[in-house]
Amino acid sequence: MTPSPADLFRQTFAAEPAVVTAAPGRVNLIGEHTDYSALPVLPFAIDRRTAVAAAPLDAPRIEAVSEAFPVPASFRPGTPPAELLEPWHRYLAAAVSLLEPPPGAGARLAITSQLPPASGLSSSSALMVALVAALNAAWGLALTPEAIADLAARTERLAGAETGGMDQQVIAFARAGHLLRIDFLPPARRHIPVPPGWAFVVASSGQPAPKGGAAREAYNQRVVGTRVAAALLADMLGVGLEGTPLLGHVAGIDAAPVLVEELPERAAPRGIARSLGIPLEWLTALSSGAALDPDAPVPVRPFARHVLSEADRVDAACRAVESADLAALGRLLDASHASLRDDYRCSTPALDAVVAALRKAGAAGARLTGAGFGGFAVAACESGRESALVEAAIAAAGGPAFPVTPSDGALLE
Ligand code: NG1
Repeated sequence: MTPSPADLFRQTFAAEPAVVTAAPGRVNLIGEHTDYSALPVLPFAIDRRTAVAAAPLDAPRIEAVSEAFPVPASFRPGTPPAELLEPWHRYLAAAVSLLEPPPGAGARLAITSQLPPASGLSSSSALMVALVAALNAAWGLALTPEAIADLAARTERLAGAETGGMDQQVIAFARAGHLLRIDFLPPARRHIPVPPGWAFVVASSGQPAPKGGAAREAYNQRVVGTRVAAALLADMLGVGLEGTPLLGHVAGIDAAPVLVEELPERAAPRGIARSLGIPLEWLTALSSGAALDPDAPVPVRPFARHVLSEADRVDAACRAVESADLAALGRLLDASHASLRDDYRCSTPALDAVVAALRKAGAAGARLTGAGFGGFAVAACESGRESALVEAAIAAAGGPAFPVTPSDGALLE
């Protein structure tokens, strides 16, 4: 049983919390690895949450405990995240560094979660949204919900992964019974009702999807590969660039999907920046300050093919949901998985196996969800079939697997 955050706070600090916030995890139904290209996504918030109990402290210190991690945190506001050893301490420090605590103030925090960590269900983003909301209340910062979601996204980038911002928006603004289509260029959100008789199941591949180390590098390599592709396509199409090139800048143009096939299989950022006469930083700069080797070739054509085709699948998925066509949605989920496996190269044999088991057990379609390289898969099915899918997934990969219900976000107004 997960303890309540208020109980954990009382047990740890022998005091009452001043505020308790909670934020849900999310499942991305489709639109994978599109958000950092400013292309649409279609996630929903789930019925499992991370909660934070907080109280201001009359000393410049952050003291935090988490039910999920054994080592408590204790550091001064302003400590650079990289100086802390525990990854979750770095996330806290990154969030605190973006906020302005009242002079001389600190905070005590107790964190509990119903979300499996390193799963692709956004446990880290749920923590960041709940945390920024808790510190906002504890320190009286008067941040708007938009500002809280934005700060939570910037925190993730400081902590290392050059994320696009899907997770924080859906965690903040989702609505029960609905999917949330998020557009970035220009920014827009649309709640789409889930047709009656549809259900969703998530299932672990049995492999963690960690945020640090090699997985973060693999994620950031994809960010850079898509920027190289966007720069080359913009050049072929005569689209002027004013900063970081994104596939979203060229996605609506008819010729783009044809020109994708003319892109190089791989290319090194430095050579491309030089030949196009653009600053290398436009291709390689990451918010965390981490650097990828600019002379190491990254895949270009397959990454662009995935991202541009995935953006089209998001549009088609919205139409399938709006016309209550579960079979059509299922085909799109399957096609998304194949594209992530073959072109984006972020699936694993364990993810492929759990996806196959979900389909065999009667899913309309299934795919990996989140960044991949391990973590969870999501399946859509007719209501009533959830337990068959859950059993098949547990038999194939060991679980956990469970049905998820589209739920309200943390900051819905
Ligand atoms: P996960 O791995 O579920 O946290 C990550 C990014 C998203 C998005 C997906 C891939 C973070 C916090 N989130 O999700 O923004 O890019 O990968 O679609 O890094």
